[in-house]
Formats: sequence, C-alpha cells, structure tokens
Amino acid sequence: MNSSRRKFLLASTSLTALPLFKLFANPVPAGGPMVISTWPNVEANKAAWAVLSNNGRALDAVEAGARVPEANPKENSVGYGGLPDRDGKVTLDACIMDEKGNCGSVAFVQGYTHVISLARLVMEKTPHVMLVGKGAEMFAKANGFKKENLLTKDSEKKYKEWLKTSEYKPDTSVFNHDTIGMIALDSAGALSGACTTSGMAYKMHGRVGDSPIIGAGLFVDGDVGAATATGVGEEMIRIAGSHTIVELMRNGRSPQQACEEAIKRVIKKNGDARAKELSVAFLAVSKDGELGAYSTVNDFSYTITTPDQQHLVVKSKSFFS
Ligand code: SD4
Repeated sequence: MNSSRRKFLLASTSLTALPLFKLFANPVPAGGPMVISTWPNVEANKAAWAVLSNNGRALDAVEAGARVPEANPKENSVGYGGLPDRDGKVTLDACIMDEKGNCGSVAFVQGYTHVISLARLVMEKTPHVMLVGKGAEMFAKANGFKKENLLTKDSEKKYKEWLKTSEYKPDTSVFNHDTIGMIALDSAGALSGACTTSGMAYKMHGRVGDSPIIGAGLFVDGDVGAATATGVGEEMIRIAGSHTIVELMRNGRSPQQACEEAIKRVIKKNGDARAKELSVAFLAVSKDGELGAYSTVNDFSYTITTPDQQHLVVKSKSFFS
C-alpha cells in the first residue's frame, strides 16, 4: 500500500466505517503475521506488532498488547482505572491461550494491574488453568507483582455519581466498555489470544463475566482458529460463545459466518426486544488469517494490523443497525 493511501486510512480510524470487503478480499497469507483486537485499541496493536514484526511469538504479542490498556488509567474497563463494582472495589479478570491449547486464567483479582501476565504465569508455572480471588492475589505476590490501588480519582468520581441512583444496567453504550480481546497469528503460523477486563461497571461484588472463561471470552485451537468476545459477559457464557465459533469454523463455516451464527444464538435466547439493549460482539480469525467480526448492536469496532494495514480501526457489521 502506498504511504498516502495508508495515511488516509489511518486518518479515518475513529468509528468511521471502512468497507469490510477490503479485509476479506485480502486475507492475510497463511503464516501471518497479523493481530486483531476489540475496540479502537491502536496502542495495544502497536505493542503486539512490535513483537510480531520481529518474528516473535503470537503468545508474547498478545500479552504485550493486553498490558497496554491494563496500564492506561483512561481505559475504564481494563486494569488500572477500571470502574469498580457496586461496593467500590476494582476486580479484574483475564485469560490467555496458545495454539496448543495451553491456557491460564485469573478472576476476581484485586490490587494487581497486569492480570494478563498473571494468567500467563498460571498457565506456565502451575498445574492449574484458573486461580481466583485471594489465591490468585497470593500467587501474584509470590511472583513479585506490585500491589497497587487501582481505583483512580476519575473512576472514584464516576462511582460516586453512580451511587446516587445505584442502578445496575448492563449498558450498551460504547463509553461503558472497552475490554480488550486480542488474537495474533505469528510468522510461524501459530495463533494465540488474550482477554483482560475489569468487567461490567458496578457489578455485584464477586461477579465474574466471560473474559477469564476459556471458551466464553476466548478460545484458540491451532488447527482451526480463534475467537474472542466483548460485551455483556453473561450472554457469551450462556452460549459458550468463543468455543462455539471455533467449532463452527471447524465444521466449515468462515470466521464471519461463525460470528454471525453465535450472535444469532444470543439474540434468539433473549428475544429481539431485549437483545437490542445488549451489546455483545465477537471477533474470529482462522488459522490462515481470515477474519470475522459481528455484533448485536451497532456500537462495535475493532483494530487490525497486518503488514499492509497498520492499526486500522474498522466498524463491525451488526445484527441490529
Ligand atoms: C464482562 N465481557 O465482564 C466483559 C465486559 C466487557 O468491555 O466486555 N466490557 O462481561
């Protein structure tokens, strides 16, 4: 792509629609590299791309990418600066998975920003897949993670404002969530994924959504492809969303068809009227680098990086426009 064309595409990031056929007409050649993430996560993709473009592993790329919004106090749905639960506590969930089915997950973790790295340590250093709450925090401490107060002044202010009504509504607004689900394909052809979140704002204390649940918020199968999710996590858990998408791909659906089928299941379970209020979105990548993206409502965008498409924000197709 020439540089003026690339500049034009970069300038039109934000939520401006870019024709999806461009991406599907140019699937990334088998072997990658590429990275895709939920929402306009340009900085996260840049961090992942720094790994991939140096022939690094997809697993290292997704961890590096996910750490970016985790550390950003302005991201209100991830890591440091995440909005708290209804008791004012910031609790984080994350998981990571590689092409061989190795995976690690942590949930309901307080006081540690980089839960994606903690999930990776669970995968690599324990015989388990998932640690939650106090146990996960003890494991973080034992591995030298820095304990911090994750509730920023800004998040505390928003929380105090919320307390005036104390009404919990899974909000469809784009401003209320920006959980990162990221999938990377490296130059050796290996896929990995990561997902990290502070969950739904003002949730009940102890509530865990889809993001740390292998098969719901993330699933990777190196022989087939990978999928990840964002939105109202209860809905992805109810249909085992990411695993469903990978199985549909295994049975011959394209990543796009598989994402659309999963969203239709969410809508069918809820009925149109309620589903219109629910923000749920999936991303999928086949092992050859073909993409899919679909959402319930028209609020979802994602960020794609390939050798030709540098950190491009694309508006997703949706069931309800
Ligand atoms: C959850 N899926 O905890 C997450 C929320 C989310 O952007 O995606 N926020 O249910």
